[in-house]
Amino acid sequence: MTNSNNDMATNSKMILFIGSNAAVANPVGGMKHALKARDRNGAKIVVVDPIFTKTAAKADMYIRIRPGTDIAFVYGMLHLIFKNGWEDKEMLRTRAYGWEQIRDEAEKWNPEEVANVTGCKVEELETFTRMFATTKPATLLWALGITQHSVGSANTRILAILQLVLGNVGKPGGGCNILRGHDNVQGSTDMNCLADSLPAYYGLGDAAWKHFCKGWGQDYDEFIKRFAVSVKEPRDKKGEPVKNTLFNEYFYHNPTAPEDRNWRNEKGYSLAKWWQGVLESEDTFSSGRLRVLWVQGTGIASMAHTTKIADALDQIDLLVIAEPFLNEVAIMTDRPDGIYVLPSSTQFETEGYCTATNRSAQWRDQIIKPIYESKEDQEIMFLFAKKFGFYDEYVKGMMMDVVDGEVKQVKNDFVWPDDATDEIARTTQSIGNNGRTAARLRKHQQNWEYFDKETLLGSGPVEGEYYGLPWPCWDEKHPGSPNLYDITKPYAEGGMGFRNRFGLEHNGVSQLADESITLPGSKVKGGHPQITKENIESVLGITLTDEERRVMGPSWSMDYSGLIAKKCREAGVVPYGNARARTIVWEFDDQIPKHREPIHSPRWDLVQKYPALGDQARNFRVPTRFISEQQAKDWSKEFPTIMSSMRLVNLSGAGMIERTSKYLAAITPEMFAHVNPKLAAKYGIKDNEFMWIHSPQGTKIKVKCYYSESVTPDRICLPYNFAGVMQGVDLSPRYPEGTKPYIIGESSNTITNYGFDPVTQIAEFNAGLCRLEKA
Ligand SMILES: Nc1nc2c(c(=O)[nH]1)N[C@H]1C(S)=C(S)[C@@H](COP(=O)(O)OP(=O)(O)OC[C@H]3O[C@@H](n4cnc5c(=O)[nH]c(N)nc54)[C@H](O)[C@@H]3O)O[C@H]1N2
Ligand SMILES: Nc1nc2c(c(=O)[nH]1)N[C@H]1C(S)=C(S)[C@@H](COP(=O)(O)OP(=O)(O)OC[C@H]3O[C@@H](n4cnc5c(=O)[nH]c(N)nc54)[C@H](O)[C@@H]3O)O[C@H]1N2
Ligand SMILES: [Mo]
Repeated sequence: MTNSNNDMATNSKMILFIGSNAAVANPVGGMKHALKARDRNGAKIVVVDPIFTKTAAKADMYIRIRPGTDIAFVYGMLHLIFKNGWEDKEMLRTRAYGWEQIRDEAEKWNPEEVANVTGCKVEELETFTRMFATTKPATLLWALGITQHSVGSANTRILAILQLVLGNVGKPGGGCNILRGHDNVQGSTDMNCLADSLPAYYGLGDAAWKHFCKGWGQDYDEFIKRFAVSVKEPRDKKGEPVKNTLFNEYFYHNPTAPEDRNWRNEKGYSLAKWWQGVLESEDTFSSGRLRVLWVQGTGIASMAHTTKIADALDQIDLLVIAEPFLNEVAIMTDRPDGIYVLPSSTQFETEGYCTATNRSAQWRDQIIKPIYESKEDQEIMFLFAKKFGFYDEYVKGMMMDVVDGEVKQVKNDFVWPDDATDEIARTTQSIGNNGRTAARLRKHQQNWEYFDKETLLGSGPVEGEYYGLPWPCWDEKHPGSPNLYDITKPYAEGGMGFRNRFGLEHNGVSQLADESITLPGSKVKGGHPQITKENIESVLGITLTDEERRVMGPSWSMDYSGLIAKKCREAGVVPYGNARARTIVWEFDDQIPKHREPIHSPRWDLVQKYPALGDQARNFRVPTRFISEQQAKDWSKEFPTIMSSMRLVNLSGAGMIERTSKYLAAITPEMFAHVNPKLAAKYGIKDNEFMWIHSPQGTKIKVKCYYSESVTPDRICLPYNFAGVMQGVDLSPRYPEGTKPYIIGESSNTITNYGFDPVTQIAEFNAGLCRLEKA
């Protein structure tokens, strides 16, 4: 989220929910603020969604599109924007790069083609585009309707580009306000609970490992010996490919492996497709077999392809679940052994901070001590580290601090969670976390009443600071940044340009902002590069002492000395640079976002015109099919109905927590799908009757048919918050005594279609195909 809910409620005049059903998923943190903006500013609310949702019911305008066609829809908007000269020419001239390519692609998307592809009406597109482009400031809210697609990452890019073209970026009331999901999902992303990076988006390159080794007090050369050395296809001594070999055993210190590429530099298996690392028949895995699955805080039944997950669980050596409830992953397999359930405590029984959707930190006290034999999550991890013999290394980062510009061990014990918080602040410099120390965050929590709810600005004991120090918060004197990329504010009040992340020039064009783009009070005029040890003297016009030069890290994001941050503060300069936002990503197959039909598309004619990307030999660690699956046949002949996901207000995620609550369970006592009566009639299915839903993978679920006019006859919509029944089989006997929730049901993820995003590997939850059958 570039701005905040508070900012939207206060400043937005135009609000577009695209692929977000906030009235259900974010009724308080999202929907309420949009309604406030309408009450206060007369803001217009528009919803673009394949389903007539509860959010749509509150909107001033609703546009129905076919799932997976947002890129076409937004190009349709851009077509009209450029045609009518509604683009923000100054923004594009001074702060953007590559937008001409977007304009050229948009040229192709005339309203008729947009209507043909998306299913919206030409007049709707025209009326809405005029409204959105000419009402400022306008904000965008999106969530899973955008991200959960085989084109999810391209979807998010085109929306950010739309805001850039309209100049709605870096402005109060504007921005891209992506509503995050779970409690602390922003925080867990920042900490990179992901398979493709070290914390704070440093990636997996050697520079990143060196940076963290320094912060953790580890010797880099020793540390990296923990990792296998080669990424070559595993081969045995005769040169034959080896399967089922734990890669660590095979590659550890392999003398013939090349030194330059290592497992530590390679993405891991992802949550979406970890099972492909276990199931031998499932394409070939080229990186060793997974043997252990440790589950801590995710429901698993919430992941796509539950039958594959169940197969993998049967074959894996060991499954460990650390959970406050019985996670239903435990009953997806009927194996008698090899499963351990560890009782972890809940958020109410622990202390520490989480990061909200607008990047602000919220400190939480422990309400009660862990009950019964449960343990706090970190305690479980400490015990694990002890057992495996790396406890000392594991906790050492908490005992480090910066002394005379160098990071050193300063004590032999740690205080939880304060020292962990300070370690995070010290190490995760790349998101500007340095100023978010435990002492400051505790102070914010203790002084809530001093923060203004509209501006988030504090007074009295927290004078001049923004609530929760939304990152970037460059150092301990910085107030946090309420709105990203706002160049009207000085550095000391949270102002910043775009980050200089992709080099100084591309195709001979400077990637730095125009000379007219200067933060108030900045010593450096116009665009400038990110600050490194090498350029700091020339960019800031200063001279370093020998001692400063000795202790300074290589760049602003890897500088434990804090000197780069300090010099930048003195100069009123943002350390990450002042650059142009690029609309083309030259590293990607699709350098600009392109409409590509869903892998299983209902429009065979369009599949030929807008085909999927090529198959990927290695997406994270596994092969992933795109075009070969899409073009294998016209799937829509056998599976004519589109299916997409929805949420229920009373259940969340895999649903275990709420389904164990009698009162929440009673609201939705059974799994169902919303079906238009006309579609149901085709199959002779009555309201409230059971039906089978079949998927192209050959899987099926048996659920209740609920008649609903929210869906058109070409599509159905189903919640994903159930588990405990699989392909018609009731798994009740598998629950250990006393652990079965009040309600169980089929997981919609048993029939989620094949399809994954090329960059994030998120599954295609929202644009699959299926076939109904009366049960
Ligand atoms: N079909 C379909 N599938 C989807 C989606 C969709 O829209 N459609 N959405 C996807 C999205 S966005 C998400 S985020 C996932 C969500 O799916 P999950 O990540 O599975 O979400 P939850 O069910 O909330 O799982 C959290 C688990 O953590 C446990 N837990 C709660 N508190 C604690 C704690 O303090 N410590 C520990 N150790 N455990 C705790 C809970 O008991 C619960 O079992 O589902 C994804 N799957
Ligand atoms: N009560 C409750 N609240 C929750 C959760 C929960 O499980 N229960 N989960 C939390 C989590 S983890 C998350 S990530 C958020 C998710 O919050 P949302 O993303 O708002 O949740 P969804 O209901 O999946 O809504 C996605 C919307 O996108 C629409 N959609 C589907 N495909 C497309 C498409 O191709 N284009 C467009 N424009 N729209 C499309 C769907 O019809 C749906 O209305 O909710 C959070 N809040
Ligand atoms: Mo989520």
